[in-house]
Parts: sequence; structure tokens; C-alpha cells
Amino acid sequence: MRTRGRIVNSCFMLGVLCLFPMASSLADDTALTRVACLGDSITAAARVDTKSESYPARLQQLLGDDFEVRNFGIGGATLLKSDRSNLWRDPNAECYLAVTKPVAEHLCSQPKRPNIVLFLVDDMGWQDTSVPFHSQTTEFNRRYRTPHMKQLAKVGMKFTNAYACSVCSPTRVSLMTGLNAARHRVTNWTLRKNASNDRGHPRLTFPSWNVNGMSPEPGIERTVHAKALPAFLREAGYRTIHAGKAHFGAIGTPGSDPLNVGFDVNIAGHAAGGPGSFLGTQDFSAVWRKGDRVWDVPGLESHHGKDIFLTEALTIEANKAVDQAVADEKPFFLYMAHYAVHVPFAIDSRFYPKYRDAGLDQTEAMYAAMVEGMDKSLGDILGNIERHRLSNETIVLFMSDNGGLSAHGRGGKPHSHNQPLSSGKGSAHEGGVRVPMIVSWPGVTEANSVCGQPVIIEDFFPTILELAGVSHLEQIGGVVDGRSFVKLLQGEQDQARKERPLVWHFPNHWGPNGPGIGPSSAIRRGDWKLIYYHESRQYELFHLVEDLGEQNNLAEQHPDVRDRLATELGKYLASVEAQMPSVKATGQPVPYPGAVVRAGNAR
Ligand SMILES: [Ca+2]
Repeated sequence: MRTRGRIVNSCFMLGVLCLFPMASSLADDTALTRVACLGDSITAAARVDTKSESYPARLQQLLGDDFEVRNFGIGGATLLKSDRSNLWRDPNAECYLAVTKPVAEHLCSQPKRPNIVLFLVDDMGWQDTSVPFHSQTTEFNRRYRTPHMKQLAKVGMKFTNAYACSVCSPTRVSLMTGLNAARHRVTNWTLRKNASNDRGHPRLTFPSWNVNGMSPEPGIERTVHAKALPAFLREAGYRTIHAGKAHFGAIGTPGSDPLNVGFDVNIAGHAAGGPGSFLGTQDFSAVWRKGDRVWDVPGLESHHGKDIFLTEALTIEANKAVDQAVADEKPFFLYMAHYAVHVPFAIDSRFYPKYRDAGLDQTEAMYAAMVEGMDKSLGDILGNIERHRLSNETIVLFMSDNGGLSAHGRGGKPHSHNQPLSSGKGSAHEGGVRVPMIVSWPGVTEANSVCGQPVIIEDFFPTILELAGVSHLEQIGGVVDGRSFVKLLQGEQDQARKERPLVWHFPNHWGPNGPGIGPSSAIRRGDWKLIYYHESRQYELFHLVEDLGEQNNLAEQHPDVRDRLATELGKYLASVEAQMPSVKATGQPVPYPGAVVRAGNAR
């Protein structure tokens, strides 16, 4: 159905033929829209270039089953032009839209506009799935039940070295802008205007980071002014649908409303990064815990008071928005950004009992049930797309926004929930930043394939725009830090990517203590990863292939690698004028890591 919109839009843009009124009227009147392929000019007689039989065939392929493309050869049916331009009739009085050869060829050369589903889960750890992202199946893979993720991995490509930032807002702003957190300066999570969520620190003062998040408008204090991903996609003709958690900008700023950053539809998104409740019986409100009403999930009133989990309600509403986009013949970008599996955990009674019966404590059983509910949502979203017979023209990207929560609020031993990775959400260690990622691009990604090349969250911005055929993706300021991974999806080598370092920057204080948690900057190049801790100015150096669990700090054994990476990290931070904490005792900013090496201060 939506190809009709494509031909109309393309013709309109081409300025050669405007078929829009005809396409609409014919589509309403008949099951098939008939398209007549004519010669080089519609002002000439209805004559077709018989030497070029291929373009009508290509056009038929492009337009699909909703159209009937018919080629009129010389001496064949004589088309009679009606009194409405571009509408033609054959002697049997059947109507056709007229498409001349140049137009048809132009259409055939147009990049397809696939539907795109970006399924982003909140706080989902690398091991919170039955899909093994480690080289072997783990106990966690056996614990969690995510059959639809398994199916997605079976038809698509699994990324085993995919990274986000260690907390929510930096990841989401990088995703939306293509900028690294060191550059966009939304380095910690956001909520209230002009208020930092940094926990107090005895020895460090934190910089004036962009506590108000991302802004589509210039001149809003303490924001990064940027054009967000959906704004580009909307311009390219997409219906842009936001469902779930937004968390792009602080309350009262333009970036807090997804409709202001380029989404046509907003289902339940606002400034807050967590739901008041996951339960419809609690109206998704924080009232039950006497919490601040800023956490109340907006919208979804039709589900209030009902026995429905938030994940399910969002899925139902997202599917309705997709149905509408299909009915409107628009390609769609669905940003399905679940509030799950973030706190506050709640009992999803559809899945909870079996995990409790399997011996998990209440918290872990709630968590596992929420993971399975998220997976059911993935199945329901993809099932709906299949029902529309659009699976073959829909690209699906599955991602999490940071590592799994492990420092507090979980059952069992802290910092253990992402093993074999160390630590969890809020940490510079792998457990905080390495996340599950799967991409399915029908006809392109090799089924059941695995990609071990590192990708990072800001790479999604140029990738998705490339997939959508958007060529002008210039960000405000002219810089995009992300690098498209389309080549990887196509199964090609990307040598330049191998040379590109990944950088994390967190000059902030999240709160809990634990391995890798605290103000820090980090860099990964190849198999090496260096972390620079702002308070101690000490380093951790890990060889991730030999020591995935980051247990052996090699900073002393390999000073050459340490110094090389520290200098590279420092240079990058300096180049984007990254903010650093200051030392309370002196008022001086913590130096960039390269400077520390040069000063000989490194441990
Ligand atoms: Ca998160």
C-alpha cells in the first residue's frame, strides 16, 4: 500500500508529473491502480519505447501488487487523454495513470524507504536474555526467556561488542544526535530544569553539564542544541512514532516533549526516565509509593484501572500507531523505547509465577518476568508488521540503553548480574556499557550471523539515516561522532572502523559504589580498554579478549599501552572541550588523562 505514497511523493518532488490527486481517486475506486507506461513524453501520442521493455517490469516490481503496470506498445491500444491531465483511458475505458519513461526510470532508481523499528530496552543487561552474547551459553541465558529475541537473532545479525553509555540520558541523546557524550555534555541523567542529579562528592565538584538535556531550539540554557533523528526521518517522508520512555530533556524545556524533537506521535513519553508504576491498576502513577508525580506516565488513560502491565499497554498503542501509518500509506519509524526493565520492578502476573517457582527470589522473579514481557512486546510488534505483510521491507534494530542494574535494588549479590562482565549500570566496566544488540535487515543481513566489531550508541544515528536513504544528515554544528555500521550489516569489512577508538566520558557521580563506578573517562581501541578515574587519577587497563571480566589491571605491566591510550583519550577530550570535575581543595579542574601521563603522575 505504502508504495503508492512513494510514487506520488517521488513524482511530486521530481516536478515532472503530479499524480497525487489521480492516485488518490483511483486508489479509492479500484482495488488495483493501473499505471500506463508511456514514451518519453506524455504530450506525445501514447507511444512506448518498445526497445525498453525492462522499465515497466522494474516499475511493477517497485510498486508491488497494489498496482497493475501495463506497457502500451506501438500499434497497441490507443490511449485517449481525458480532460484531466495525466489520466488516460484505453478503448475499453479503463483508467491509467500516465508514467513516462524518464519518470519511471527515476522512480526505479529511487532508494527504497524501508520501515524502521528501533526497539530500545531500558537498563537491559548483556546477559538478560536467552540469546547468548558471550562465546558460550551462560546460566543467565538459561534463566531468562526471550524467544522473540532468539527468532530475531536467527534471521538477523547479533552484535557481541555493542556499547551504550553507562546511564540513560547520555545514551539517548547520543542516539538521537550522533554525538558522543563528551561533546553533547548531557553526561548524567536528566529530570528537573537546571537541577543536577549528581550525588554530592567529598572531594570533587562536578561541572556545569547540560542538565536540561537536548533541545530542538537554540538558546535554551544548559542544553545541547541539536536536530534529532526523527526530525530528519520526518522530512524524508516517514511517520515518526515515539512509544515509551523519552528522557531527552528536563521538565519545562522543549526537549522534554517528543513531539518537539521530530516525532509525529508520542505515546507516553516525557521528561522522566522511569515510570511511576508498571501497573494499570495503579494508573502507572507513583502515588502507590507516595512518590513524586513527575514520574507518572502521561497518556495511556484508556488503560488506567485495568489489569495490564505498562509494557503491554505501550505495545498495544504502538501497534495502533503502526496500523495508522500503514493505512495512511506512510513508511514508519517506530521508536519502541520501553520503560522496562527499569525500576520500580513490579509483578507481571503473566510471567512471574514460573520464575518464582523456579526458585528465584521475588525481586529476581519480577525482573525475569519483566524481561519476558519485553520480549513478548517484540513478538507482538513484529507480528503486527507481519500481519501487514511488511516484514520484508522493515528493518529491526534491538538495543539497550545501558548495562543491567546491579549495584543496588536487585536480589542476590551486588555487581554480579551481568557476569561474566564486571559490575553493571553506572559503571565504566563492561557490565555498565556492553549491551545486547541485534539487527535484522531482510534480504541483507545474513541469517544467524554474528558481528564482533565494536559499535557504540552514537553510530545508530548515521546508520538509521543511511538505511532510510537520507543523504543530508548534517547535525547542527556540522559534526557527527557516530559512524554508520551499514557495511557491517551488509557483511563487508570496515577497516576504518577497526581503527576507530570508542570513548566514554562521565564527569559525574551516579551514586552507588562498585567496580568501575565513579567519575571517569574511558577508551577502547582494539582489544584494549583504558579507564581513567577522575578522583584518584589512576588507571585501569584491561585486555578484553583475555580478560573479559576486567579482573586484571595491566596498567603497570603495559605502561606503553596505558600511556598511548591515555594520550589518545586526553587528546579526544581536549578536542571536544570535554568538561571535567574540579578538585574541591584547590578549585582546579582534574587534568585530562594525557596530561597526567606527561606529568608523570600516573600510578
Ligand atoms: Ca537506562
